[in-house]
Amino acid sequence: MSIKDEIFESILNGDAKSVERLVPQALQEGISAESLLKETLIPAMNEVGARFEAGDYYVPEMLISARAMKAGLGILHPLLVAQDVKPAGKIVIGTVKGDLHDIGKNLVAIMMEGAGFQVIDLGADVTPEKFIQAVRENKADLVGLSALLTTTMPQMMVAIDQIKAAGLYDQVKVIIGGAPVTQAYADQIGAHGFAPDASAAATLALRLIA
Ligand code: B1M
Repeated sequence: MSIKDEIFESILNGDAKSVERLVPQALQEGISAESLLKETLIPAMNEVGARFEAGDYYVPEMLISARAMKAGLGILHPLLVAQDVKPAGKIVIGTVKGDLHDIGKNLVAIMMEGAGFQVIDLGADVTPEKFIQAVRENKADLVGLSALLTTTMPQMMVAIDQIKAAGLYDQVKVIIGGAPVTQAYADQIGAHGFAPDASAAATLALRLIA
C-alpha cells in the first residue's frame, strides 16, 4: 500500500494518530502538500460521504473521520500558506447558521491566507448578526459564506438580505460556496460570486477586490 493509500485509509478509519504520523512522512518523501490535499485528504472525505449515503457509515464515523482530516489539514496548513505576503484585503468567513460543517470552510480560509488575505474566521453555525458585526468591526472587504446542507443554504440568502438591510452590501463583496451551492443559486440570492472549491474561492476573491 502506498503512503497516500495509508493516509486515505486512516481518514476512513478516523485514525487521527496515524494521519499525524503519516502526513509528515509523506512530505518528507517529497509528496507535495497540494497533492496530499487534492489527491488524498479531500477524496477520503468524499468517500466518507459516499459511505454515509450508502448507510455504511453513521454520524459518529463521519465525526471521527472529520477529526482525522482536520489533523492532516493542520499539518499542511503552514505549507499551503505563503509567508510574508502583503495583505490583499480582509475577509470575514464562516459556515452559516444551523450548519456545523467546517472542513471546507477551513480550507477556503487557508487558501485565502495563501492568497494574502487577512482572514477573520467566525467558525461554524454563524448568525447573520455575527457576520455583520465582524464586517463592521474589521472593515472587511469580503464576506465568505459556506453551507454544506440543502437545508441551511437558505441561510445564505438570509445573511445577504441582512447585509443589505444593514447598508453594507455596497461595501463588501459576498462570496458563497459549499457542496450543494451553485452559480445559479448565487445569482438568485444576490451573492457577488460563487466558487466551487477553495482555490477558486481565493482567485475569485482577488478578482472581486481588484
Ligand atoms: Co455531514 N452531511 N451531516 N457531517 N457530511 C454531508 C454534507 C452530506 C452530503 C453527506 C451525505 O449524505 N452524502 C449530507 C448533506 C445532504 C444534503 O443536505 N444534501 C450530510 C448530512 C445529512 C449531515 C447531518 C444532517 C447528518 C445527521 O445528523 N443525520 C448532520 C448535520 C449537522 C449540521 O450541520 N447541523 C451532519 C453532520 C456531520 C458531521 C458533524 C458528523 C461531520 C462534519 C464535521 C466538521 O465539518 N467539523 C460531517 C461530514 C464530515 C460530512 C461529509 C462526509 C464531508 C464534508 C467535508 O468535510 N468534505 C459530507 C459528505 C461530502 O461532502 N462528500 C457530509 C470535505 C471538504 C473539503 O469539502 O466541505 O464540500 P466541502 O468544501 C469544499 C467545497 O464545497 C468548497 O471548497 C471546499 C474545498 O475545496 N467550499 C467553498 C466550501 N465552502 C466554501 C465557501 C466558499 C467557496 C467554496 O466561499 C466562501
